[in-house]
Amino acid sequence: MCREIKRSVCPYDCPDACSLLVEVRDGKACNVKGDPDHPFTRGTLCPKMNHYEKTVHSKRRLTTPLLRIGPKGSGEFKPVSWEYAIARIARSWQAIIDTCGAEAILPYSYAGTMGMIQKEAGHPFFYRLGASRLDRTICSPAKSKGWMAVMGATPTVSPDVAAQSDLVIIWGANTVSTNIHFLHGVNKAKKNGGKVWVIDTYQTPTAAISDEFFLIRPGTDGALALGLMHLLDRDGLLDRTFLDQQVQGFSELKEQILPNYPPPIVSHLTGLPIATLEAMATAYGHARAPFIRLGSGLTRYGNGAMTARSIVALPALVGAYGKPGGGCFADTSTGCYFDKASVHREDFIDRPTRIINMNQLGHALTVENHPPIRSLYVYAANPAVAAPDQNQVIKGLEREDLFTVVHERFMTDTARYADIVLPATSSLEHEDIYRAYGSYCVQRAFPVILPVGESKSNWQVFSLLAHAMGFKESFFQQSESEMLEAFLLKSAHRLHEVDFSALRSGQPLELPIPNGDKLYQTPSGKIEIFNPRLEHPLPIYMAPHGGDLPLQLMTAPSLYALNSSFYEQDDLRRQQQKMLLMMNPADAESRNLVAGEQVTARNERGEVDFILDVTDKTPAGVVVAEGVWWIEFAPGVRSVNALTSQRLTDDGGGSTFYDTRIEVEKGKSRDVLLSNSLI
Ligand SMILES: Nc1nc2c(c(=O)[nH]1)N[C@H]1C(S)=C(S)[C@@H](COP(=O)(O)OP(=O)(O)OC[C@H]3O[C@@H](n4cnc5c(=O)[nH]c(N)nc54)[C@H](O)[C@@H]3O)O[C@H]1N2
Ligand SMILES: Nc1nc2c(c(=O)[nH]1)N[C@H]1C(S)=C(S)[C@@H](COP(=O)(O)OP(=O)(O)OC[C@H]3O[C@@H](n4cnc5c(=O)[nH]c(N)nc54)[C@H](O)[C@@H]3O)O[C@H]1N2
Ligand code: SF4
Ligand SMILES: [Mo]
Repeated sequence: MCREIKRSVCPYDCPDACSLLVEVRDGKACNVKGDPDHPFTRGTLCPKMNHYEKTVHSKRRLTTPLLRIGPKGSGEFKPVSWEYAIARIARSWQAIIDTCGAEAILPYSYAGTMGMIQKEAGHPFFYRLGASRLDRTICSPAKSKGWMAVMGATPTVSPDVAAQSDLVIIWGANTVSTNIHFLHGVNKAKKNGGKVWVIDTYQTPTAAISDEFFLIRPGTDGALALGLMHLLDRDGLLDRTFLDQQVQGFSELKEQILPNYPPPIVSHLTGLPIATLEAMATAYGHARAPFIRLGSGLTRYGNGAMTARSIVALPALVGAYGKPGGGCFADTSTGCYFDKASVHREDFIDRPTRIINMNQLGHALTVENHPPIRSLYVYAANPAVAAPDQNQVIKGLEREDLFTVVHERFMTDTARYADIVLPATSSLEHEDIYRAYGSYCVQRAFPVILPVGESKSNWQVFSLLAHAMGFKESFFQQSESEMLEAFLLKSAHRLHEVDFSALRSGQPLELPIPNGDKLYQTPSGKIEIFNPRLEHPLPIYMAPHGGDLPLQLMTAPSLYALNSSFYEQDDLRRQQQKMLLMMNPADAESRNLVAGEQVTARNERGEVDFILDVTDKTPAGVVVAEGVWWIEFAPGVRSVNALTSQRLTDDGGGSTFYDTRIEVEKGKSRDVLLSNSLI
């Protein structure tokens, strides 16, 4: 028996980008552990990845290309060869190009893998083809816009500085589920006597680790930030020297904005009692180095960018940005170290083509367009369940005249609607380089096992497609190892101060925080509370989109899944029990609903059946659906995103998943399912 331990990296869309030690026996991955020597992983993985081998060697893995033989969505396919599949795609695309032009073809991809080569492997191909382009804004562009409005290109601090804080505020993030390695710093801060606050819309697992939990009305955090600023100013808790030297526009904020946010108004908007607001401002103002971990959840609203901007401005008032352990942590970016242009190859764009916002895929596929979208190529994403407005997305995918190709590891809900399905390698089977967005670590991963079945990596497929479409550029015919080497060589001059050989050999590496010529990388060189380049030069409170229905739906992440990934693992799915809707006892009682029964949630976009979980973890007026369930495992015929909308954030074109209002009633389709495991 041959047994080896090989290094790899967790490929998922998670801030932590953990370093993995994979035990390989007789060519199969059989055990996965966190690398104890990695500076951020520190030997632990989250519950999702503890058995990654069950995903990699799952019976559900797709192993051959498939051709649809039944109606769209039926999941009826027959295996075909790669040669046949690629030739068929090339033929269909050529026919579409001849009649409608290449813009009738739309790529759709996101972060199924975070590797810098595989994630964007299709960019050069679709640019060269002249296809429509996709604005990849499903996650948190509003948060980035909010950060940039105030801080420009200033990099965020290392997450570990939280350890030096005496007040860590986890604001709109379910860290225990979505970013566990950040807790290392939080626990250290606690040990040193620091306090931890969590501000959220329901009692998440993260609320349980806080010293104080603040329950806020969804979409009103911007008002809270401005209300705290009002109180800090009123009570003389400002850092005057810092404001004078490092901040632009505090006097404008003080005169024009803060008077509008006295405690009664902020209390009315946020639902937080006046006494709580007063206590929060006093504690924040007196903290030595308050640290905010800004989540993404609170930016997925119509006012998301402005919310993030208001929160990012708050630490400036008390000078926290200048204190070790203080400030605001958003997302890290090490993009400046890497020559991404050499992977994306925008120079292949002959003529700029239309750009479609990925949050509006449903609209793009169902509403008349010029040219119409006649083909969709999906890779590293699962829009049939993870994109908003599921009914419209599926209506689009059902179109007989839409030629859909899905490159996937599993028969996802999106793959079910494909004309051709192509099997994808898992991260253990291909090569790549990963950079975290919750730390400054990067690491290259080599393949540790051979491809399962006939699966191929994203890059390999685009290489085949380029050949089939007659592209002559040698760029497309490189192997992924050659791509990676060339990419690292091109990036090398930017990485000169770091140990480049470690990166090449697959060792984890922590990059230095990129520093520019100024402390704050804004045009003024100061923190810009006043930003004259924006429509609203000062932060204000804007209401979220809202709606008339009585319940606000939180479509929150699950501890045991990552968006729609990991539903293939039976054990992880069982940990989530059923596709639950959490509801406050008062809301359940007033609707005559009981725990464990099937209920129907509805709004103007759709109806979704859930199993009801009655719990006081959610306040009255707020319901919570954790996880992006595959329809196969849902109690009804739709999952949560049939309720969410294609409306965009105020800036950045972001998704507004949480800005959803619904009503809930007794399930229409089935009888009460009183399951003992649930109650
Ligand atoms: N286990 C797990 N890990 C994940 C993911 C997952 O699905 N599961 N997803 C991954 C991805 S793609 C991303 S982008 C990151 C996201 O990770 P985070 O940045 O942490 O963001 P979320 O966890 O999505 O934020 C969700 C939290 O925001 C809260 N929230 C919603 N609305 C509001 C509001 O108006 N105010 C406040 N204060 N709180 C609000 C929700 O209740 C929830 O607890 O996590 C990644 N990691
Ligand atoms: N209701 C609700 N919806 C949400 C969210 C939410 O909080 N609530 N979160 C949103 C957020 S933050 C995000 S980022 C999006 C993410 O949405 P998506 O990007 O669609 O992510 P996943 O649902 O994880 O689907 C990724 C797919 O990529 C496949 N994959 C993995 N590796 C590879 C590979 O190497 N090659 C190929 N070809 N495929 C691969 C996986 O099998 C998986 O099916 O979801 C969003 N949707
Ligand atoms: S915490 Fe994130 S990066 Fe680490 S193993 Fe889990 S999903 Fe992967
Ligand atoms: Mo995301």
